[in-house]
Amino acid sequence: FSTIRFVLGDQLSPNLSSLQDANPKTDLIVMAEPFAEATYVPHHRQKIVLILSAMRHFADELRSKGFKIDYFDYQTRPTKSFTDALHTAIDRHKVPKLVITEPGEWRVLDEINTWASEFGLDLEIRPDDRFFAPLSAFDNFAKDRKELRMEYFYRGLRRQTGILMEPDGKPVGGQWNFDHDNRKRLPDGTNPPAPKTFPPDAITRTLLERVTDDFPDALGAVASFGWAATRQDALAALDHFITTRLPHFGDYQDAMTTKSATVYHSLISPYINIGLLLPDEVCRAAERAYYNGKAPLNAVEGFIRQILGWREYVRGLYWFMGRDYTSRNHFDAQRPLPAFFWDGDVSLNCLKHAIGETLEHAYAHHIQRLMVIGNFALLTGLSVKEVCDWYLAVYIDAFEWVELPNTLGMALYADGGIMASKPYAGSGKYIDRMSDYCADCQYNPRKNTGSDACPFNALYWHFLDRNFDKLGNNPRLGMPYRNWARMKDNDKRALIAQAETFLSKLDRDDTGFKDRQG
Ligand code: FAD
Ligand code: DLZ
Ligand code: SF4
Repeated sequence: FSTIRFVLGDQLSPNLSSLQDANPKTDLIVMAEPFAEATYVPHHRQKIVLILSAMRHFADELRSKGFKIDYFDYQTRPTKSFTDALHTAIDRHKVPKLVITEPGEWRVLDEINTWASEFGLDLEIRPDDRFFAPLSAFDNFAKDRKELRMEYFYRGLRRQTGILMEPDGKPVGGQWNFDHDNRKRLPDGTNPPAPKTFPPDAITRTLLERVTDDFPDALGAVASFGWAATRQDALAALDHFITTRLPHFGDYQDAMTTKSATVYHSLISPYINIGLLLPDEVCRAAERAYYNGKAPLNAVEGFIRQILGWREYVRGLYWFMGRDYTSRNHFDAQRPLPAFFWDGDVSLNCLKHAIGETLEHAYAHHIQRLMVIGNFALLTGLSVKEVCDWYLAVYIDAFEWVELPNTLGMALYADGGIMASKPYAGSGKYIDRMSDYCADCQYNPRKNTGSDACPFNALYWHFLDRNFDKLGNNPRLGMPYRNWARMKDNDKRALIAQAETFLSKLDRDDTGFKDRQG
């Protein structure tokens, strides 16, 4: 062989840059399931199964195109790391050149960068062109700005791609943003349809049967596994979303309900992130639904904004901010993660649902991640590192480039406002407005103090009060700080005491919040 093409577990796209000029006659493809990748965080078992199953299917597809693959599966050819696998491959095949598409995190990039000297290889790292924007586009966007807001990056990409654009350069519908239409609570009689699931085939079944024994330190249940592990099935999942869920995606984008863990969300993030679907084809499919009259503009723009806007933006931000981004901790948040993050057994009903569903399905939708779990972590000052590691472990779609900005930047405001113009802090009243969790909760979202008061309320004021020096000048927090200033001293004292009682109980005995209702 003259060239190794090393394909990573989130690079399962036939048109991957490292494969574009691959030749079955001269090139060897290497793929590996190393121990290090399965254990750098205690991944959810559904995530391990999905990635390994999709990798094995992808390898089969390449074999059917005539490629030779040196595949290191963890069962019969265990390896410690990508480097370890490459070592074995090179010992066997003596190949002088290696081509790889850039990975999705600094840790792996640093590892790849050692290969040229370690193996005396001609190493070529190619850009990952499965995104709309090359990394240089984000650098250009960011270099002269103090604030890196997603909205302006997104508008640039709308113009560049022409997605939802009129020929005269104006956005379709006359406005860029329909967010104000997309904040409806789910009405009582509305029941979102179930998302499409896929019965596991033989490759997936083997992994499902073994994953619990083989990865004892991983977490989460596999019983509900119904993810697509091939491009063909992922396309069917996309099609099902576009026809059955996209029409209501906008209206209920921020809604949370005990009736459905997924509401009208698409559940396609794992497929785009590992390469089974391409962001361009996903956005074009949604755009077509609008032009064909199958889905309203607020839904289609809202959905496209998540992919063409947020997803591109966080990827640019991750690489732009560099390796140190991970150590930011604006509020010096250090409180250990409570035990209920690992079993979902907690008396706060919103947390119980959001964490419980996460552990059961390796999935929670955006507002659960941001305004329930993330909000709780922000208000209580949980350790940024522990929270980020938790998010990286538990979600089926979690890869550091996308997980870190969302968790550290958006949810925890630990970068001090680079990503978000104000902290996403909310009281129980927000959760009550957007969900049906509170009706079944032992706490009352309308009460601020007393044993049945919603903990989020006092914690919200405690957060603002204790961080006044860091947030008091933020114009977007003018209103809550004015309300706080107007409150009577007695009421303020009672709120602070209420929050401190909660926090000290959390520190003393975090099992004290077990759900006693059942
Ligand atoms: P939908 O609501 O249907 O959205 C459609 C698509 O838009 C998603 O599939 C995803 O590709 C993209 N998208 C939506 N929001 C974002 C966003 N904020 N950033 C990037 N892409 C977005 N997303 C991940 O893919 N991996 C993560 O590890 C991850 N961690 C998160 C952690 C926190 C604290 C928060 C607040 C958000 C996180 N997100 C992450 C973003 C978002 O919550 C998920 O992409 C989304 O919930 C996936 O479900 P879905 O496919 O049903 O999304
Ligand atoms: C997350 C993950 C897991 C669990 N397993 C593998 C694997 O077996 N092989 C692999 O190539 N990648 C895996 N990954 C993804 C990597 O940890 C990492 O996020 C990507 O390689 C970054 O591009
Ligand atoms: Fe969550 Fe408070 Fe509502 Fe209970 S009352 S579900 S703790 S917001």
